[in-house]
Amino acid sequence: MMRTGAQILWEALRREGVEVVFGYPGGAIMPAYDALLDSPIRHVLVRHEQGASHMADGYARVSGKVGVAIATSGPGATNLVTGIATAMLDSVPLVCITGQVSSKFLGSDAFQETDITGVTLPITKHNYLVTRVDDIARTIREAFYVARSGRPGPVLVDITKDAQQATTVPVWSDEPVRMRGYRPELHASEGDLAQAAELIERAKRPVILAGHGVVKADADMLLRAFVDKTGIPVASTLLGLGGFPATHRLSLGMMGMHGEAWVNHAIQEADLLIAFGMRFDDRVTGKLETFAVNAKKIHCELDPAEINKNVRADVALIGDVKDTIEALLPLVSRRDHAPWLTWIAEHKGSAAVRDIQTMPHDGRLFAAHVMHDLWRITKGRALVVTDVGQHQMWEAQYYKHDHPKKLVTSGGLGTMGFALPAAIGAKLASPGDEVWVVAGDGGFQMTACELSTIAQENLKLNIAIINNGYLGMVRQWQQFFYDGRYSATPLRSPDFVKLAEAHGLAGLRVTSREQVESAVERARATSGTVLIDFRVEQEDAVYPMVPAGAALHDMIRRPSPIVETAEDE
Ligand SMILES: Cc1ncc(C[n+]2csc(CCOP(=O)(O)OP(=O)(O)O)c2C)c(N)n1
Repeated sequence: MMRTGAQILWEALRREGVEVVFGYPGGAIMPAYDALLDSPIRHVLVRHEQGASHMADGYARVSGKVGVAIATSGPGATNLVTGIATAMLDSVPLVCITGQVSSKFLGSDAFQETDITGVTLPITKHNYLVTRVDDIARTIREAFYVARSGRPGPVLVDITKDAQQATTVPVWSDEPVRMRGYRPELHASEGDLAQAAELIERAKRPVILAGHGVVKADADMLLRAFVDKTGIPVASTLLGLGGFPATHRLSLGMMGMHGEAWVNHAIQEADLLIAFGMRFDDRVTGKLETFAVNAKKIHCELDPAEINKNVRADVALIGDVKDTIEALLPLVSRRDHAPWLTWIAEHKGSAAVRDIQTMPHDGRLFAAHVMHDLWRITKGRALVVTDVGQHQMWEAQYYKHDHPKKLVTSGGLGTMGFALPAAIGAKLASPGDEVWVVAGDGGFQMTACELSTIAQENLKLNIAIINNGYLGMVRQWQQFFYDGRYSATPLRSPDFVKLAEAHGLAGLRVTSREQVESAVERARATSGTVLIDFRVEQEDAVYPMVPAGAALHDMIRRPSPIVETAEDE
């Protein structure tokens, strides 16, 4: 049967299993939007295309499927860019579809023409410009294959308006996709596995570094089996949180710039690091020359380009981390590493004194209190989507995730404005989950327009704004490294309660710790979306902190006791 390119597009998406797309119409994508009316696929109308790419991203991270965003040419396409870059740095599979001016106008600076394949070349895993109707079905199939195979990532398909309007008889293929030069299926060799097992058997002070790859590869249960057998403690990256249960006795917690002090010390003291699905990002290693200098490194990673990029690997196990752990498991023996665990526990003892939770309650509301109480009230089972800044780190420190895919956050790019739209995608991916947005007063305002999308789609979210009146994380850097000169960080915000109400949503304000529990419970008990404006201590800082470029063990610690500190500042 003859079909238009636009009809073929939707049919191709349906064949890939797509159920929902996030988008915004415009001239060059209008044929596709017209054909959408006859497609069973749900379309969520966003308020800004950045929201579409973040929603697709949140959807993909939670569902494990490919997220789809759609936009028109020119400004519609460029508005997607921040979300595409966010997905690229966190290896999230997206297919972004953009309309393009008709092929006869290409290169003429036509109305709303942007070379979006040029613009997104460095921030996509692959991209395509489709000018012929006959190429649409095959290209969409290939795009999904590239997005989800190997190390996942975003793919952009730019389709000219005339290709959407032209007609053809589509050819649907069931053959496996093959692309010259692209070999995503890699496996560690037996020799490398044996070498890794030998290092593991010899180690006296080993630490596992668990990253996003563990979560993405659904390797959490295998990691647990590996840890239970080998007795090796686990440090997690920000994106690895939940890949290993936070309440497990061998879970150390988060490492890196705002990692727990004892975790960073343990890494620096280790004689072996086993990195599962992480890429030694600078926020994790601190100064490379001083990073775990006495440790051998086993790097288990899907992307060969990551091997020896930042940290030299003694053994590289290239392949899916789930397969790698499965293959390693029979090669290692049962151990308990008691002296090493005692050493770590001693360090934890002194660090815990500085934990804000242990300090006497003096009536002030700290963000850490909010995170801790949220964790307690939701029994650690909520799906939390954070924005970027101090609140993101406090969430990572105080909301203990025991399960994978329950924390959605922008790690690599650190994109403010991510949380609200990503949470919409997360909720659609997992409607049964209790979803909490945790955002700062700054980042929330970047994409607050998506409140309107929430209202239109009738979604139930819970929104916690950690409102400190500053661009908090930048203010903290100014406090530590710029003599407290607060340049452009004091922030005035609208009345968030009224803002929620203006969208037909409920709003609450919390100014003291006593009010936290009842507000959280009220939000949970309300069928519609509730926004809570938490007015927290304005000039608190995230501790510990490894200053950029410093060694991992050179942390700025929370002065103790905290009560005196707050008065001193
Ligand atoms: C789009 C974008 N612009 C700028 C930054 C730099 N930045 C990182 S954290 C931060 C402050 C965030 O403030 P807020 O959202 O209020 O959260 P808080 O740190 O106070 O918790 C800024 C400006 C960024 N990460 N993303």
